[in-house]
Amino acid sequence: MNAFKSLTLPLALAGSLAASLSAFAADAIVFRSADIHPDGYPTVEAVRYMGELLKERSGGRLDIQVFSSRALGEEKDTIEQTRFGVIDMNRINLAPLNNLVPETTVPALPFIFRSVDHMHTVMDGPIGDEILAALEPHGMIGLAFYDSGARSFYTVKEPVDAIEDIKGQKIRVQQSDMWLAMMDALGANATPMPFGEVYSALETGVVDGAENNWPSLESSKHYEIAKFYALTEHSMSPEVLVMSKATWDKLTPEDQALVKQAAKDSVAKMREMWVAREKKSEEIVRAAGVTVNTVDKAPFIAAMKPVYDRFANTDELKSLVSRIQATE
Ligand code: BDP
Repeated sequence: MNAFKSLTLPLALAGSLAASLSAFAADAIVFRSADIHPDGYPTVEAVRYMGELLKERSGGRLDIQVFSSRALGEEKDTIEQTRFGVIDMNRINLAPLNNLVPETTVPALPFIFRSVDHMHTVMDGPIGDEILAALEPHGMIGLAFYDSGARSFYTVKEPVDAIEDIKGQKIRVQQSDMWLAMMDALGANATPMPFGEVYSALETGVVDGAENNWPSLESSKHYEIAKFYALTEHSMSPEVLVMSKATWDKLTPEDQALVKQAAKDSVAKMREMWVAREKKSEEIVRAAGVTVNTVDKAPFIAAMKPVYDRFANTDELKSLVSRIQATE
């Protein structure tokens, strides 16, 4: 089932009115878009905003329906469905794409970005476009990158004051070999699992901790269980918005251009919402009594060398890494 359904007109609408309306309705497309985050989360609201832009610019013909809170499944599953055209659009993190599309690993690499500005310059420019284009052979059209702040460790029993403290802890990671390797390099025991399973894994001790940005730590309520948050800021792995190539290929070039532009135009709005949400989430988490500490990042950065060696392992990927590092 996908977006290409014409509206059924009530029989009462007869004659020429019905004829002109059905011509219009046959064209109408509502893209179904997946997100694991709840309503109000910046990624969800940014895609809704994109839908408003599309609707306005297409005279009501194109629209997006966002299925939030995992209504269409966890990220790994929705990626498969998007590739097969069952889901039209998807907002996901780059991490669950890493194993499928090696180029997506690069912006998720630990400490590759020096700052949010550095990340924006890279992802908004030709390097970002190259990574979006790498999705196409895998059945997805990359539309835009969204912010995801910086990810840091949170733990249930022991705080992480220094790199030694992460050793031996069971840490939930996203389903990506690169993320497993990162935890290996730190001496932690990586446990990959979908985001929706993390709360109970923390609660039952299946894992000792996880890692994420302020808004995800807050919206998932993981902070109710994990009372230590160590600001390692080890990855800025961005979010990406994709359209199924199967859906894309059915659109006219004009509609493709509308979709691309509306996605691009939602980015500034997303960033604005993101900054506000980060601040609010930090307040909520701190007010709940979570102990927040900074750490010396230098040993973490040094420990990541083997991860770069293993995952930036072709000329193309090495060049991506060095071009990102060389970007001012
Ligand atoms: C959040 C991302 C989301 C990921 C989640 C995770 O926005 O896409 O699924 O992290 O850790 O920050 O799985």
